[in-house]
Amino acid sequence: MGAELTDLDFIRRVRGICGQKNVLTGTADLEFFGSDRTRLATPAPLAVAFPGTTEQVVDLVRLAASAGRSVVPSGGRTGLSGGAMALRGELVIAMDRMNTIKAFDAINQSVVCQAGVVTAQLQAYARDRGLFYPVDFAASGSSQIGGNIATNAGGIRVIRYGMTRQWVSGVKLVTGGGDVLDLNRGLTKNNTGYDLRHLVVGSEGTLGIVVEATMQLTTSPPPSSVVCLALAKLDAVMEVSRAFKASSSLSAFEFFSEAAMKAVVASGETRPFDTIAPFYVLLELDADTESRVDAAFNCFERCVREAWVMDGVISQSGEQAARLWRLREGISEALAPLQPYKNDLSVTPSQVPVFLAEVEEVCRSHYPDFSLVWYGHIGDGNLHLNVLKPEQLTAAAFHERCNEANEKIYQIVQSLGGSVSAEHGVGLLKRGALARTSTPPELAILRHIKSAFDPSGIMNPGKIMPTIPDS
Ligand code: S2G
Ligand code: ZN
Repeated sequence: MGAELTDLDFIRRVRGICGQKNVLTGTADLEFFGSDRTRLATPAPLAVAFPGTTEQVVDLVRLAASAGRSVVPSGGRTGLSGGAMALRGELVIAMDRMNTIKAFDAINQSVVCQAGVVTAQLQAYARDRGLFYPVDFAASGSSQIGGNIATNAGGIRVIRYGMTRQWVSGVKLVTGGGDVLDLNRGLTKNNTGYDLRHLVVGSEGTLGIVVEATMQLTTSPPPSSVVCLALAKLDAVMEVSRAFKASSSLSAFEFFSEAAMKAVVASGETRPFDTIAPFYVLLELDADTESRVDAAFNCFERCVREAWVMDGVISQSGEQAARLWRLREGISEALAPLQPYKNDLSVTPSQVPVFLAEVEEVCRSHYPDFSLVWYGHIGDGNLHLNVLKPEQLTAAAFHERCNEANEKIYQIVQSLGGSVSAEHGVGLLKRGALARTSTPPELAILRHIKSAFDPSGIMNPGKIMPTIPDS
């Protein structure tokens, strides 16, 4: 067949695979399904296909490869690095129709999900069976398991439960070559050479399309309390972290600045106390026994005595806990209308104060007109630095200044051995960074891996891999 297919011929064949009504070509659909939350540029895919089976995904990928067309996998479209953006006539393969939970194994505590299962759907499925799927974040109501695997989603309880990677015991992938790999098949122990499952986790649709996964569940957590504290100064964060880690069993340790608090309160949430402080931490800890509740109060009182904490509140009900969580989880949405420039950085937890201080210093001296909004999962060293556009700057000039500032910020991150993309992935947004953070031998290996899975280079082209000249 070769690459002589016209756009119309190609779309006709796509329809022949998925069915007429499961292929969209209208402008609004192309924009919606060709995008994620990055809104980097106007999406411009050729068409959006909604396969219903793995076989249809295989046929679509093989058709695209033979016609020399590129493919962009699309899940919940909640990504923040442009990983699901289709900008140049690609075929978007949206997994929304492949959204059933196929099997549950109570002994293995595992669930076989199709890629289009929504994260919150899996969380509820686990809860209904007295179990718990622990990966959680603000977008879990619309993100899909396939996309969570493709980006190794993290979220708010990583310090206790890790990232999505820890919960994937099997992945079924349609490679860019149109082969179906059934990886690890739910096994706990399987030392038979390289674990390709783990290569797929975090590959952002550049090696193939996740069509199905075996996800592990765990026992439900004990009742917990949520604590929100006002901090007098930045390095108090580590003291508070040390104190609560020593006296309580933490499941979350989050952080945000007064600028973030202001944004969330402006969006309708209520301040947890009257004190206005430069920084806040929000932590979640087990509170299933009298002694654990006492330990939390005693630790809080100690933090106040030590003048690390200016004020605080410990939730007394599930409703109050949910309200406190909304202060943290509502930040991203509250900032969205301001179209911030987003960074998603990580260092080891003990280096956070140095990291924060150095980045603040660089911005204060070189970009005094930038207003910085800090928030994130400080317990695992991951901070989301959002920069708000100064009034007087156009969006283009602002982005240019931010990219320039990134040079300095990334140097700080690298000097501390950190990562320039902690949990949101590389996608389109941070491709250039990979050329900086990976050595030439590493990049060469990454390119060989990419070509092994995707020999025609049709899978999500332009994502993750820096466009470096052939080495
Ligand atoms: C968070 C959500 C996305 C964002 O709030 O932890 O990962 O806006 C983020 O950074
Ligand atoms: Zn986050």
